[in-house]
Amino acid sequence: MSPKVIPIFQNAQPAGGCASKGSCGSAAKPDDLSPEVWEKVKNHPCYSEQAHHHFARMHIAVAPACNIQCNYCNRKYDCSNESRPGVVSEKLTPELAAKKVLAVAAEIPQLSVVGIAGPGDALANPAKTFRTFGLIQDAAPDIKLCLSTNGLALPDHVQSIADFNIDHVTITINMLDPQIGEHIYPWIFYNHKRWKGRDAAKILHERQMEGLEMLTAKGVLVKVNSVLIPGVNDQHLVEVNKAVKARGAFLHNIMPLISDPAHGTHYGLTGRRGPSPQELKTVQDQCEGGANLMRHCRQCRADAVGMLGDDRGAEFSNERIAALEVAYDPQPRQAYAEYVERERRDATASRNEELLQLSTQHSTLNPAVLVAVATRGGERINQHFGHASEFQIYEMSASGAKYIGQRRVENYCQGGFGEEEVLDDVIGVIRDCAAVFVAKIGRCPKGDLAKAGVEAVEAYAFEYTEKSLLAWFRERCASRNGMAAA
Ligand code: CLF
Ligand code: SF4
Repeated sequence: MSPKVIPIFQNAQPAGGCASKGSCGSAAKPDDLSPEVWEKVKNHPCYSEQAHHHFARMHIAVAPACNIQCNYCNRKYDCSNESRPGVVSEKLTPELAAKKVLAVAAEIPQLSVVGIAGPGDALANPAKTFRTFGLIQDAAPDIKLCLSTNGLALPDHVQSIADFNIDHVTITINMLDPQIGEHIYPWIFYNHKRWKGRDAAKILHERQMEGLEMLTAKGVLVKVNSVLIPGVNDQHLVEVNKAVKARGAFLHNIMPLISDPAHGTHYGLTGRRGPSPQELKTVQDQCEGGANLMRHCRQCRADAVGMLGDDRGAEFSNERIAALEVAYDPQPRQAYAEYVERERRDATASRNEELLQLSTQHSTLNPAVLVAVATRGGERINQHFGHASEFQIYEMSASGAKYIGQRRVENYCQGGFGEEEVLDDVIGVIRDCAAVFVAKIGRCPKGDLAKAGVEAVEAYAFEYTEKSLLAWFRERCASRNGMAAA
C-alpha cells in the first residue's frame, strides 16, 4: 500500500529566480510552502535555512539510555569544545531541564525551539522525555518542541507525539537495506530481546519506515538525518532520499561521519574515515530533485544551547540553573520575533530587486562561482575576517545565491594579533571561493587572499547578505561581459 502523504509544498515544481532554492527545502520561503507549514517552520533554525540566521535552539539532555548501538557512537566521550551528537557534559532531570529552558529563554531572546536529542535516544526514555515536554508546555507554551530518534520505538509513541503538539521530529535513517545496515548497527534491543546483524537492521528499517509514515499521516514535519559513511552507505543514500520523500519527509539532512580514534567509537577505532567536504557535496548534489536537503546542520551536542554554530551551553551549568530564581516572560522573545519579521521583509525585498536586475543581464554566460561570508547572523555581513570561526558558503549563478553550507576555521585574529599559520589554514579552507565578504579585514590578510585568488570584499559591511552577494555578482558579470564584448 502506498503511504498516505499530507502535501507540504504548495508548488511541486520550484519556482524561478531565487526560488530555484526551492530545490533545497530548508531554504524554502513563504511562497514555496502552505501557510500552515510556513508558520511551523519559519522560526525553526533547523527546518528553515533562513531561520537559522535569526533563531536559536537548545537541547536538554534528559534521555541517557539507548535501545540500539551505532558504530559511530560512544556516549561516554565528552569534550566541551566538540559539536557532535551524543556528546553531553551533564545530564538533567525533567524538572531541572524545564527550569533550564526558562533560564535560557530569559537570557537568549532568539530561543524558539527546545529539542530532546539524547545523549541516548529520546524515545528509549519515553517517561522522562514526555514528562519534560509536559513541564515545558505548561510553563512556556510558545516554545516549539522537537525531538530526535533512531526510530526503533517510534511507532509506539506517535500518538503521544501528536498529543504533546510536537510538530518536528527527526529520524536518523542510514539505510533501507539490512545488508548495509548490519555494517552500521551491531545490535538493537527490541521486544525484550537483543537482535544482531541483518535481523537487527531489518527490524530497525521496518520500524523507521512505519514511524515515518505514521507521523507524516498526522501532519508532523519529519526531518530525516543520514550519516554519510564512506564505503558503507555512500552509494545508497540517494535511494534513502527517494524512499523518505515518497513517505512524506519534509527534509533530508545528510551529515558527514565524524570519526576519530580518540572518541572510542567502533568506526574511529577501526579506521573508518569520514567523507571529505567534496564527497559530502557530491552525494547531496546526487540527491537534488528528491527530498529537500538541509545543508546548514552543525551536528550539535545533545546539550547545545544557542544559535547553530555558536554553542553557549557552558553558560548554563546544572549548578547555576539549580541556584537561579527564574520567572518566565515571553515578551522580549515576542518583540525579537517581530523585529525578525521586519528584517526578513526588508532583506527579501532588497534581494528580489537585485535578482530582477541580474535577470536583465546575460549572466547565464557567466559560470557559477562560490563565495564565502563572515557573519554573526541576522542575514547580514557583520563579522570581521579575523573573528570568523566559520564561513557561510554560497554558490552564485544566474539563478541567484544558493546557500550550500558552512566551513569551520580557527579564528585568525587572536588577542588582537593575526597568526600567520592560522591564516594559511583559513585561506586553504576558502581557496575555491572567488570572494570572501567581511565587515572588515586587515591589509596583510587581504593581500594574502588576493595572492590566492580570493577577493576580500568590505564594500557591503553590515548590509543584507543575499542582496550584497547578488549586487557583487551582477557587477562581476557586467564587467566580464564588457570585457568579452570589447
Ligand atoms: Fe535539535 Fe535536531 Fe530539533 Fe534541531 S538540532 S532536535 S532538529 S532542534 Fe539541527 Fe543540530 Fe543539525 Fe540536529 S543543527 S544536529 S539538525
Ligand atoms: Fe548513539 Fe543515537 Fe545511535 Fe543510540 S541511536 S547509539 S545514542 S547515535
